[in-house]
Amino acid sequence: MTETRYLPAPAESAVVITDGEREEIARVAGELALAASGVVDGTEWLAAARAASARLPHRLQAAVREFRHDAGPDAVLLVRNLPVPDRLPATPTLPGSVQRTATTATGAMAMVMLQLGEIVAYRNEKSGALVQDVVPVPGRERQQSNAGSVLLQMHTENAFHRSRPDYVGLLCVRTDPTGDARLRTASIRRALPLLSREALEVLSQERFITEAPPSFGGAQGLPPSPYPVLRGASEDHDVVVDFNSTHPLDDTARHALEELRTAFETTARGFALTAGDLAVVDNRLAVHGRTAFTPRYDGTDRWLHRVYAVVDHRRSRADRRDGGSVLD
Ligand SMILES: O=C(O)CCC(=O)C(=O)O
Ligand SMILES: [Fe+2]
Repeated sequence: MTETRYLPAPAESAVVITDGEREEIARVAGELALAASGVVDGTEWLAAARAASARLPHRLQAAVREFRHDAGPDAVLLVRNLPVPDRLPATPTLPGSVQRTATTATGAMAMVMLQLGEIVAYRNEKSGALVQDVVPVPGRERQQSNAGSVLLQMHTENAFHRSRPDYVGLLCVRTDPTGDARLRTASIRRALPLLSREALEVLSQERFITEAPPSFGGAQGLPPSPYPVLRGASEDHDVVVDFNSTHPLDDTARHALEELRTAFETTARGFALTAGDLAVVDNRLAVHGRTAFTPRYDGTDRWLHRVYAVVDHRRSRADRRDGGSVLD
């Protein structure tokens, strides 16, 4: 099956935290867990996390800064060996699960994401929480959302939204016991050379629409308007596509979209995340998805935390009530 092919995770873009650095990060995250009564969703805790992010080990800050400058050919940064709690509760199984209380893991993750930009969430997605859980949910196996466990199609995060996140952070706090679940990423920088000139041209035209994903509960008010999947500099495009909810408006556009899918499948990377691994995807250059796996729903399932960041907070001000972090 071409659907689940992938190359190994790119070793050159991984930052492996030393045990000493991990203790340092855990100490700062521990202090942060006490700030603002440990309530993650609020300007007070975020302010404390932003200040604390300047105390991350210098080597990590430098790597994050470099990634922000240029996400490289794969457009994904893997940070390994971050602190996660030793004693975790059972993996949640309820839909819409989020983290409202600061832990070592949420603190460490928030600090890294705050070195990339500002953390945002979406009012209609997972109750607008800044740190969301990515867990398999009983009864949602076939859903094309992070609650599902069938193959999750490659997508730009929130492709339909005008204020898409620039970065998606996924921190593994519990390793998948089956070993089958892999985050998959594919970058337009790797895929572009595989595209025909005709596909390139068509993908750059307003011949596609994208619906809101199931995690947004469907209804979005505005009807989707036609847009180009590839935009920006012709030698180094940005990409906006969701292979589940982007629809071509004609047959030529359909062929071009299929070509793009094949190019992504050919160049995709696979990440079998283990506890303490944080993958940061540049959402402008890379799409991501997940292989299929079989959940157990017994508290031991794979568990990730997800946080979004944007580089330019100001740009989305009109969509953020009271200047907060939650986008309408
Ligand atoms: O489960 C994964 O590895 C990725 C899920 C995903 O696409 C997301 O949470 O945005
Ligand atoms: Fe996603």
